[in-house]
Amino acid sequence: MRDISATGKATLYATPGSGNSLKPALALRQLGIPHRIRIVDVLAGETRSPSFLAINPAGQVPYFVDTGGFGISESNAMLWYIAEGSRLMPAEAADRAKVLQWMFFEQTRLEPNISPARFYTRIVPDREREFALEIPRWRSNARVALRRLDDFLATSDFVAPRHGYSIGDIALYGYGHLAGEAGVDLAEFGHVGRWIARIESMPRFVPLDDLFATHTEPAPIASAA
Ligand SMILES: N[C@@H](CCC(=O)N[C@@H](CS)C(=O)NCC(=O)O)C(=O)O
Repeated sequence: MRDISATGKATLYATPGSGNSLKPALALRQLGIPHRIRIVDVLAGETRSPSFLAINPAGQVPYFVDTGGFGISESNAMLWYIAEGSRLMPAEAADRAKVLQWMFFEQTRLEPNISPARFYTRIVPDREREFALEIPRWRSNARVALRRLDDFLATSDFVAPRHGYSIGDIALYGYGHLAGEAGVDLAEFGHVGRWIARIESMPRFVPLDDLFATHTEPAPIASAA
């Protein structure tokens, strides 16, 4: 039984500024699923605190708990769960497989390059020198991934073209739209830029910074520090 949109409130544990946290938060909002967001301060070590590890033993955000107490980690797995049976999830097997293809691509080719390049240059820039060798490699790998996405989007409005806007787009948008903050100029990828604009014009879209500013309540999570 899936009851995430039933009575009571589902809970998303998330951290502001995180492209991975954005994904389920945006899907919940766009589908109108009642939920609350609990902010977890990753930089303060809250993901390693005993109280958070008791909620998510994987020690990471995002983490989603539905109204029945079912919990799931991994942003793309939670997108899949949240969107099941909704307009954000294709019904046809081939379209669902296409969405999954791009979600695996996102987690293996895009996020592992954009996220650390952004993290060590924008979020904790005092650590940039520590990763002086890796940062150019992350940026170069991100460009290769964005080129592949750009080529696909040259002939498709969304990553599951027969279906339209889906969780596949939300997954890729999570870090794709943050490439500039990782030092990768999105101007090189015109089709990606236009796809980002299409996503940002979808009903009930909210930018990353506003998503967690408008919809939060203090987390009952003790800091590990
Ligand atoms: N593959 C995971 C990655 C999650 C992830 O890297 N979470 C980061 C924040 S964006 C985190 O919780 N870091 C804290 C830690 O690992 O202790 C997903 O897609 O959800």
